[in-house]
Amino acid sequence: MATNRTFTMLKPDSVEKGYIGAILEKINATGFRIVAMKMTQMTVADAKEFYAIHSERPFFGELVEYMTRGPIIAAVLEKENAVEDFRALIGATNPAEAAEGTIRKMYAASMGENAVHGSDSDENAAIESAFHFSGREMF
Ligand code: IDP
Ligand code: MG
Repeated sequence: MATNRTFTMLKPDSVEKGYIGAILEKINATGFRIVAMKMTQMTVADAKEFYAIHSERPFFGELVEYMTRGPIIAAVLEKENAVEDFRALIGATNPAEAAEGTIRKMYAASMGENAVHGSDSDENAAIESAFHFSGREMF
């Protein structure tokens, strides 16, 4: 995986509230190319594996319940400096602390239900992309 890619999920709250189009519009307008994309639903086992790094945190059960309660949009995005630029576009984990104009400021309800995921490193972008997509599904 090249270092100019990142992985995102439009989380179940975004899908439930009908924000898919608006969020994808913002992603496109910021210059990201969509390399792979699908609607899917994580199983409990999937979510526990994907978020294994948080397994000891007090909110882990809540996080797994949230991320498995409905479908998500999973996508791989390409742009120069993709990981850092996408984290800037989505804003802080807690929408109350997210900058004006960021996706979480505009579409997230709370720290727990915060609309979108963005990889935090090139290494994790590659791992997370491979979790959801085979090589043949990335363009
Ligand atoms: P990030 O998504 O901004 O990278 P992380 O700290 O990696 O934030 O946490 C992963 C996800 O776990 C968050 O996006 C959010 O959905 C959830 N989460 C993080 N901290 C809390 C919390 O204090 N309460 C409830 N959920 C949380
Ligand atoms: Mg994170």
